[in-house]
Amino acid sequence: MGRDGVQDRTTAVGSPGYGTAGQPAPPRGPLGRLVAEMCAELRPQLSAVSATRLDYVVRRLAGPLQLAVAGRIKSGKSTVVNALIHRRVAPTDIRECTRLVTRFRYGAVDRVEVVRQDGTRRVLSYDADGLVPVDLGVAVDQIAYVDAFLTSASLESVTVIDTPGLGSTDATSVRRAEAVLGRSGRAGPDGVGLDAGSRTAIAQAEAVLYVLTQAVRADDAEALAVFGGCLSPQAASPVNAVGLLNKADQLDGADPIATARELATAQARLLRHRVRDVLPLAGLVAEATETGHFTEADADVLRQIAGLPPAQRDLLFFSADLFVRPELPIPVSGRARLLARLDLFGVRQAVDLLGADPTLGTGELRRKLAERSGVPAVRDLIEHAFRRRADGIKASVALAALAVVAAQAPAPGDRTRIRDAVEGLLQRPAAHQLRLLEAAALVSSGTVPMPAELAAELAGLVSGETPAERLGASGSPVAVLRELALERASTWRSFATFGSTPAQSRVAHVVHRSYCLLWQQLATGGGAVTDE
Ligand SMILES: Nc1nc2c(ncn2[C@@H]2O[C@H](COP(=O)(O)OP(=O)(O)O)[C@@H](O)[C@H]2O)c(=O)[nH]1
Ligand SMILES: [Mg+2]
Repeated sequence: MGRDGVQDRTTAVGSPGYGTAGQPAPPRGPLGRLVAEMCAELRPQLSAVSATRLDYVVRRLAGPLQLAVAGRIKSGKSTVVNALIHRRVAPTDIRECTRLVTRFRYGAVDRVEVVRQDGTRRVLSYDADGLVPVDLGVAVDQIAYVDAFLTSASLESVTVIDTPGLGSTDATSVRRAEAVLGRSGRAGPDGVGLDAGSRTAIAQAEAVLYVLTQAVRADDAEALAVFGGCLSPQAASPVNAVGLLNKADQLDGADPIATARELATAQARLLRHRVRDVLPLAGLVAEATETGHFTEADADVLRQIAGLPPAQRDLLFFSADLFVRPELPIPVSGRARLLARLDLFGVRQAVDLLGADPTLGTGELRRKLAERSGVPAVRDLIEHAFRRRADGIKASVALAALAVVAAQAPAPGDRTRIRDAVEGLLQRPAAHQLRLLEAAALVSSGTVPMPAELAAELAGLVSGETPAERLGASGSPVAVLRELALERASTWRSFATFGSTPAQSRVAHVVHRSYCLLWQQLATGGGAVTDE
């Protein structure tokens, strides 16, 4: 026990993040519920060890989507995390917790829980700046991870996991986390600079946001391979992963964001077997504008700068040093704060915006800056790629976890029962989407090569939210959609039968059935596929 607001308590020892005791809530989506129901039927037939593991899978299925933010050290992961959760809580300086895995989770009360290796927790408050505190009150080598609870609506459906990342290896942290890794039953590839704590966090993730920067362009593919190797194959596939080209503001040229956009497109092509897309982001500006870190006082300093004579103003932007040189009438502290919050690029953007419209209010200025940072597109991608697809993603990862439970079952009977139950589930029309997701993961990761146009069609079939989107024919009347579904079904059927490898043929059969089910669904008024 220590200062006020600090207490120790013991909770059930569980795997990181899933230590909540009691009955799990039912999963939120239809696919998750199907898997949970199957598990409930299966449970009484299993040995005690497998039943306990099954409980873990079911508990996890009911929770928010686990999204890991991965990347090299100093790539801006914590900065991106803050922007995404609308709160500046993850420290971006050199403090102890930047070397730890921190899970930002929804909670009724804002608090930080330091989870020790033995599963006990120490509860702390955020510091005066609202950040996870420097002093966690527990020796670092005893910490398994940090749970940061926030009453933030955006965390209700997604838990964001900040990781120390590549390049942060230190021997003790690796050794200390090996125990946790051992329990999670999944080790990553040897060495290659990813610390064990991050490896564990990533292994438990259901989706990943890779933060890339131009500086590591040459070995991005290798860096992603390291992360990919730690994930379950489902979570590692492009179906569940997106990339950000962060620090877009630091690229050379008159319009760094445009350069970043081009570079991101090239990276997306290069990394297509790893990520669904790569988007450019000026993370620092995004953090400042999304978290309220950019204030009215900052806007006032910007207005003063915008009002300077052009010659004097332009001189400011030559370098960070010149920007804070003392001889100007505008307070140095205000300029230094701007520099820390927006960097030179962001300040320049803001001054340009104010130059074009001196009447711009602070709220509007913030919104326009956020737009230029690239964060709205990133949010949109996360919404579509992850949040709206959370049910399918979680259910797929649960099936992958069940395969591991089956493979590691102490009783041979468990193995057969689990596999039969999963197979039975996948036969049902209502669960076919899970089979399709698996097929899409095989194709998009390059495991099963496919002609480019078929691969693209499959990606659309998986990512579309409505039947029309899935058929790539938004706005078409139902009759046209039905026709299209039949046509596609027949194309994939012939592909499955003629000229494909056995692996391609298996994928094609799954896709064929998806189109048939889609056709049925369109015939019955566009409702969800059921087993009836
Ligand atoms: N100029 C600029 N700096 C950034 C950006 N994103 C992060 N940073 C800075 O890069 C440093 C490392 O960021 P941090 O989020 O701690 O990286 P992490 O180690 O990957 O978590 C910090 O000083 C950030 O302020 C960005 O988009 N542009
Ligand atoms: Mg960090």
